[in-house]
Amino acid sequence: MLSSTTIASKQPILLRGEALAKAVASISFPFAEIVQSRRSFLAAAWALRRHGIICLRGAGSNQDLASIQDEIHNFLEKIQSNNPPNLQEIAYLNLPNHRAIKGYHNFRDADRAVINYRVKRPDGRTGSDAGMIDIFHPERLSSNLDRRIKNCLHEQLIQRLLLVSSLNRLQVKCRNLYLNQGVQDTRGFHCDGRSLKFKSFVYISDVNKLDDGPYCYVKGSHRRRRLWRNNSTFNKENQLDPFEFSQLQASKAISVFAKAGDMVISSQKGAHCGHPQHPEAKRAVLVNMYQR
Ligand SMILES: O=C(O)CCC(=O)C(=O)O
Ligand SMILES: [Fe+2]
Repeated sequence: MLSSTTIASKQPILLRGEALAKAVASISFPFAEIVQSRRSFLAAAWALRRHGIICLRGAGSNQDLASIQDEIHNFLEKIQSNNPPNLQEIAYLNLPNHRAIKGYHNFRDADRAVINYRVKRPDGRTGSDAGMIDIFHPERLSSNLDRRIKNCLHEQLIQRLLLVSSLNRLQVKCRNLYLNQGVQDTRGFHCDGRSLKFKSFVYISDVNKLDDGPYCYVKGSHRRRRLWRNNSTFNKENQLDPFEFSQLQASKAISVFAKAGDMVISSQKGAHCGHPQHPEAKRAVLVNMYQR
């Protein structure tokens, strides 16, 4: 596969200002309302079916968020000071220069948390997410995190929403915590394969501007078969990765700015990416993957 620097990917236009505010408002729902009102719940499920993305405002409580932020902060300080007590017993630590475990399937199926530092690719390809710490199964790091993280994820409710939206019973397959600190080499617009897959993203920190590295999405792209075919043909002809959305020049994308506690849910068949961050910016997001 060639890097997307060799063959320039055509990126969508990011909506801004009023146009962005309007586009995001039409997919935003107060979390409390979808819990209380069947009508709001159905409206959210329908919006997800149609647009491939919704945002549920205020899904995590302040207490849960503060506790998660605190514990993760302390945990990272311990790792970075090279002094993690009993860490081997609770997590596999994949440091930039020392890999304990390899490959996505092994991370997903591991018997404990995996703390995976993303590094530059050996072949120099772009989109490495170098600098990101991706923690698989963060809920296994402590009993407090287990309780707090599950409180924020609302899995049963989201499973019901996905059932109504996609007419499929989906299972929780993997929980992750993305910790991005000044990650600039993020992967461009792509999909996570072509099978039915959703992710929920609970922001643990506020993401107010592009420099913070918001999640971005081309609304409706999960259903645009022709767009997918054009990308696919182009990628094949140019030896690009099959799941890159390299031909989005005529599309518009939203960047989802949100407060800690807001939950984005998206169909991963749609075109999405994390925006590159300012070198000083930090972002923490709790991720849950749902599949058949
Ligand atoms: O970091 C992000 O915001 C997006 C990451 C991504 O592409 C994914 O979780 O599938
Ligand atoms: Fe992705």
